Amino acid sequence: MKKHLLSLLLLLAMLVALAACGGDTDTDADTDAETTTTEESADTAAEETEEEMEEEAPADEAGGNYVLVPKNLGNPYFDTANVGAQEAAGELGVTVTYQGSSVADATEQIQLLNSLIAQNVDGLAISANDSDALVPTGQEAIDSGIPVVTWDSAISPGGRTVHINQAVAEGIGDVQIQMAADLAGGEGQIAILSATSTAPNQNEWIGFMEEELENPEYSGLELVATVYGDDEDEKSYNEAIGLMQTYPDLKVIISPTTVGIAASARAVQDAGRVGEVFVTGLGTPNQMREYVNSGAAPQFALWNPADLGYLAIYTLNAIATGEIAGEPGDTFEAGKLGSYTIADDGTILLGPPTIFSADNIDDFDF
Ligand code: RAM
Repeated sequence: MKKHLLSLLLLLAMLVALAACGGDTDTDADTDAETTTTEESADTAAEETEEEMEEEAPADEAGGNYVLVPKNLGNPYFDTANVGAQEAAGELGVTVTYQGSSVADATEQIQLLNSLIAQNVDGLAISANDSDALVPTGQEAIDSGIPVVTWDSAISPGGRTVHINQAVAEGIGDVQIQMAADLAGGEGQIAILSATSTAPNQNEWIGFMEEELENPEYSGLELVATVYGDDEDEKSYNEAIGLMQTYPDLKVIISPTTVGIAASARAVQDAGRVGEVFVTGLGTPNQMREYVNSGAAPQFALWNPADLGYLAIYTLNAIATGEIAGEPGDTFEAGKLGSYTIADDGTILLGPPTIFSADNIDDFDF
């Protein structure tokens, strides 16, 4: 008992000592490694955040107290983006906490954002679960002097300061149809297994895929269904099994989400359909390696999510510090990625996606 009390006192003393040096910017940079990964619901996340921000009040005064908000937690894609965001934070001497809800849901995201606005953080970098539903919240943040950079998945203009596109949206749509056509040998039934039905990024890409399918070159492909796995592994897996049962002649599942593509490839393997049904879309090399090797998903595409998170924080910091206003034509330096300019439509472009296959997948580790 006494021993416990002693350890507790010791811990308290350490905490007090730590809190005492919490105000200086260097310390903030040092604590970057201790990223907040909030696994609980947005409600709990919000409560915790309030406590945290109270403790971190000196850091707030010093500025550079940003929050990276993914669509949901527990998704390696967003975890990798956070790795890049923390790298940028270290270089810039700012603090980036990583906070989100466990499910990809706009209402939960709005609750979290409201709480972060109330805490007067210095900037928000958000991957949105709904482009329109988040506009009033984004607008409120901007009106309170908190810049809003969306990345990966956009809030509509009006609810954001700038949006960072991972690649040209049309190109992301087109490349997935090209890969599907390759795998189907030019003809047959294809289906799309997406994230949530409101996901701004997936919906935009699907729109471009449908347009691309109108091209005479793809007249042999028939899009038989679009289904939603909500960026949840189990739901995506079940939807993929359902597609194979409903469409026994299905040749390709295109999944423009890193969660859906890995779950679909696993479903194809488990169903013993490798070589008959092919999976393609957008995935991370580390999650897809085994399916490339098994032949369930011979090729897929993606950009580097770490670079996207890195660029989001450089952009946010450039705006939050007043280095740029965040308007079209503004140019700034984003560390190792070089210089970027905001385009006329208020977006920034990271760069082209990479196509992964057995030829190059082992060159990548994320
Ligand atoms: C999932 C998410 C994310 C998307 C990637 C490709 O991780 O839906 O928003 O960009 O897939």
